[in-house]
Amino acid sequence: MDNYQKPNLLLYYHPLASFCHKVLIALYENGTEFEPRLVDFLVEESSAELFAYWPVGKIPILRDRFREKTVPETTIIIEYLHKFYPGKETLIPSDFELALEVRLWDRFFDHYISELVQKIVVDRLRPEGQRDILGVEQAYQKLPISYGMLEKQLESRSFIVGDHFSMADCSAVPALFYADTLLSFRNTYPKLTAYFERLLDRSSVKRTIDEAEPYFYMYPLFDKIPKRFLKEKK
Ligand SMILES: N[C@@H](CCC(=O)N[C@@H](CS)C(=O)NCC(=O)O)C(=O)O
Repeated sequence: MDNYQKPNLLLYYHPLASFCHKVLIALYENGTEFEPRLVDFLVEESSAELFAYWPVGKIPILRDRFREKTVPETTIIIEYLHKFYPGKETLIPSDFELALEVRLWDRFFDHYISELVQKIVVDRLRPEGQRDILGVEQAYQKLPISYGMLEKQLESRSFIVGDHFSMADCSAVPALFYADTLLSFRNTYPKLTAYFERLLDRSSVKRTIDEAEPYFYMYPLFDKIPKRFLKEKK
């Protein structure tokens, strides 16, 4: 007899997608049990459930079978996990002002790094003649402003808000991982580089990147992904 009990949580995601990395890192940090459900946008049946739950069709979304709830948007998902499925890592501090800082830097990584990265990468997938040259140029100009702000924030901190790994650091990983392939911060921003290395050292992060590796070839700037992250280091 099959005694397998499905976990309460189901994550609709793709292993390559940067916003999915943010939530995977939060789940792995806390050892939270969940069922992964890979969404392939190129296969209609694969994304049908996602669109039924969340018609804007962005991944990831979390489905809680126990509470019969669908939770979209990465930040809301992590807040939800924090409240209903807490683990050993407190990704959102109980101190109100510290929690606001975490939410601020979480927003910062999403809006002022990840969205710029998306702008540039998605443009690469557009047909020639339908590209947004000005929009891409502006995104490239904004990235160093964000890097500079992060360098300053990291002057006296190990993580982006103080000495504890938080939701904002979950957002930082994919934001910086992919941003570095577009406009590298490595030679110019030492604190940011050291911070990113600290993040890369965490087992939750290693696991997320390892699971993305088989799909890296699909990334439009695959050749810019450092060889250390590839299994076959050609
Ligand atoms: N604000 C959203 C962003 C999610 C997002 O942009 N997801 C991307 C993958 S990294 C996506 O679903 N792209 C598919 C599309 O835009 O059609 C969140 O935080 O969850």
